[in-house]
Amino acid sequence: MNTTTILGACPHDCPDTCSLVTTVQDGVATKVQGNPNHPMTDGVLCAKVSRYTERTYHPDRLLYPMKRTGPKGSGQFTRISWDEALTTIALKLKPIVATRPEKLLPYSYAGTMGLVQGESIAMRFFNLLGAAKLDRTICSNAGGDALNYTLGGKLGMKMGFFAESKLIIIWGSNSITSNIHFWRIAQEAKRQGARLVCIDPRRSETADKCDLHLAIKPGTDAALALSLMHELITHDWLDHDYIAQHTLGFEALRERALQWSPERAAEVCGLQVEDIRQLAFDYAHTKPAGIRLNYGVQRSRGGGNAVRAIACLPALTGAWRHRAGGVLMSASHHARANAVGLQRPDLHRNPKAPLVNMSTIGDALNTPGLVEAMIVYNSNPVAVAPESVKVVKGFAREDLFTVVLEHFMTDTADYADIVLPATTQLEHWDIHNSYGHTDMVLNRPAIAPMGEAKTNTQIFRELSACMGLTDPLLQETDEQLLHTSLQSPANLNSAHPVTMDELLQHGFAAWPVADAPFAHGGFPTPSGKCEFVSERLAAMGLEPLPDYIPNYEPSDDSAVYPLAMISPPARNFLNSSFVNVTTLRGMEGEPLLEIHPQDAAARQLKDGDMVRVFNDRGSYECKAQITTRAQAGMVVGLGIWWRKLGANGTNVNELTSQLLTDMGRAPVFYDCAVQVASLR
Ligand SMILES: Nc1nc2c(c(=O)[nH]1)N[C@H]1C(S)=C(S)[C@@H](COP(=O)(O)OP(=O)(O)OC[C@H]3O[C@@H](n4cnc5c(=O)[nH]c(N)nc54)[C@H](O)[C@@H]3O)O[C@H]1N2
Ligand SMILES: Nc1nc2c(c(=O)[nH]1)N[C@H]1C(S)=C(S)[C@@H](COP(=O)(O)OP(=O)(O)OC[C@H]3O[C@@H](n4cnc5c(=O)[nH]c(N)nc54)[C@H](O)[C@@H]3O)O[C@H]1N2
Ligand code: SF4
Ligand SMILES: [Mo]
Repeated sequence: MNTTTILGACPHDCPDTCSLVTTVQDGVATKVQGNPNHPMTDGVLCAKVSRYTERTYHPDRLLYPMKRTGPKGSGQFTRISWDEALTTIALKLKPIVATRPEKLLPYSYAGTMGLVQGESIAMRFFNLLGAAKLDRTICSNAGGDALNYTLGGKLGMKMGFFAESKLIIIWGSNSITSNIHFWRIAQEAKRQGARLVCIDPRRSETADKCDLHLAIKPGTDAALALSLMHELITHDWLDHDYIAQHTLGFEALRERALQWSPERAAEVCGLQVEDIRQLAFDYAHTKPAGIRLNYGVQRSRGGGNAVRAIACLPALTGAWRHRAGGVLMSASHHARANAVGLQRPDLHRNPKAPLVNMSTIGDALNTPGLVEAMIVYNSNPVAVAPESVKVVKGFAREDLFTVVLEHFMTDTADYADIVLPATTQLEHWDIHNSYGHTDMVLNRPAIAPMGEAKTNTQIFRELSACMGLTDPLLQETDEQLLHTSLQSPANLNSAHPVTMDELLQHGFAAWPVADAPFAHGGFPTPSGKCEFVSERLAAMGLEPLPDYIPNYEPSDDSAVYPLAMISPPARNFLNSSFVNVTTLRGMEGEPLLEIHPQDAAARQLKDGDMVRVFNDRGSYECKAQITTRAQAGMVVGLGIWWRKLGANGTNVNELTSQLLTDMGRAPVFYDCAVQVASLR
């Protein structure tokens, strides 16, 4: 028997970007484990990716190109050859791109976070054609823009140093579910005497295990942050020197914060005045104090402002001076691989190409004449995009030509005209940045492609040739692309540049980042300071100071839709990935709606009743779970289930809206009012 181990990278949209060790016996991957030599991974993977072989060798894996034989959405397909698939696609697309290339829309996200199988040849292909541009807003754009306006980019503390923090505020993150390697670090801090505080409307698994859980009302975090500032300012718990040297607009922020007494915030946030006062005291007096801020706070109307308010806190207390103090939401701008070189935006020459917001794909597809053809890869929009009724209606259009590159027949693939089988991470090369830590991780193929599956890059190379595109940039090999990803001015100038040799040898390499990036200021904003007041926001006609912006759809007893619904990730799924992996689905059970005993009693609900969750946008059926994990006035539908596995063929996104956040044009998944009724 021939047994080897291959170093890889977890491809999923998760801040941990683990280094993988895959065991291969006679060409078959038998085990995927965490690399013990990679400090962040520490030899441990989450339950999902520990079962990656179950996903790769799944009996439902797409192994051949398919064409649709039944109505859109029916899932009736028949096997065809690659030749027929590519010829059919080229035949359909050629007349469109000849006269109106901007009617072709790429739709992709982070099914793989790999820089090569993500947006390399694919983006060059769409750029050279002059296709519509996709505004990639669905996940982190509100918070990302907010960090940019405040700190100058997606930058912050290095994850490992939270181990030395004495106070950790986990703000809008269910770390045990979505950032398990951070949780390990937080546990280490706890053993060293740190106090853990969780701010989350839901009593999550993480909240259960923290010293204090503040069950805030959804979408009210800016009010809480402003009242913490109020306390810091009125008690003079400030680092005046840091504020004077490294911040912009303190006087204006001071005035704003003084309007937010703990009493006022307690009312808005549904918290106790004493808890707010105590948190402010602890935040000011415990050093070092780190805030693990996460995306849960930025999925409502005022999400950008909430992130801005929270990101201002460490500059007020000078927490940045210590490497275990500050805030971390995303670290993705610390390590800068050469995405521009891979994607070549300079090749795009069609001034008519519109920017289409992926978060409002429902509206885009229902706008007459906007999109005639779509190529979907690395994403499952029919399941994950908001306001599914409109998304489905758009995908079901008879006059829309849709190609989907996938591993499985997802809800989206069901609406394709042609489905193309793509390789998984075990079958291709790739290279990864992380948005949690600051290492780059290399992925080597461990096994040969399954069936007739091809890499995304190869599919776009072949499609380019079929479309008659001759630019040699479209035929670069994955190996060439890997090298391109490491060529950038930033890399050449840095003291310890990441090299391919290092990556090949260890599987990962640390990007050079200062331990305490803002200890001496140096924020990459226009002013070089932490910008409490943002001229850039003012120039866009937006409020330059962080403010509290109430939800579009707050919970309100007297409203037709009185319950605020949030739909954060389930632990054993990764967005809509893994929902079809039987053992993982078994752990999640079935689609559930968590509802507080009080709200259940008001509706005569019994635990386990089937319920209808509805609003003006749609109706979703699932099982009620009566639990105090949901606070009164709020329900929780953990996501993101495949629609076709749900009771009435829908999921939570049947209810979410296409309204957008204050910054970043991002979706408001957690700002969504519903009503619940028993189906008994
Ligand atoms: N197991 C697993 N891991 C994942 C994912 C997954 O699907 N499954 N998804 C990945 C992806 S794409 C992302 S973007 C990240 C997301 O992970 P996080 O960045 O942690 O964000 P969310 O999971 O959206 O929300 C985290 C917590 O915020 C809470 N929350 C909701 N609304 C509010 C609010 O208004 N205020 C506050 N303070 N908290 C709120 C939710 O109850 C939830 O517990 O996780 C990644 N990791
Ligand atoms: N209600 C609600 N909706 C949400 C969220 C929420 O919290 N609540 N979270 C939102 C967030 S944060 C995000 S990031 C989005 C995520 O939305 P998506 O980025 O669409 O993520 P997934 O649902 O995991 O779908 C990724 C798909 O890519 C495929 N894939 C993976 N690797 C490859 C590959 O190498 N090649 C090809 N061709 N395909 C591949 C997988 O099989 C999978 O079907 O969902 C958003 N939707
Ligand atoms: S999903 Fe996250 S925790 Fe799980 S293996 Fe991948 S990077 Fe690691
Ligand atoms: Mo995300």
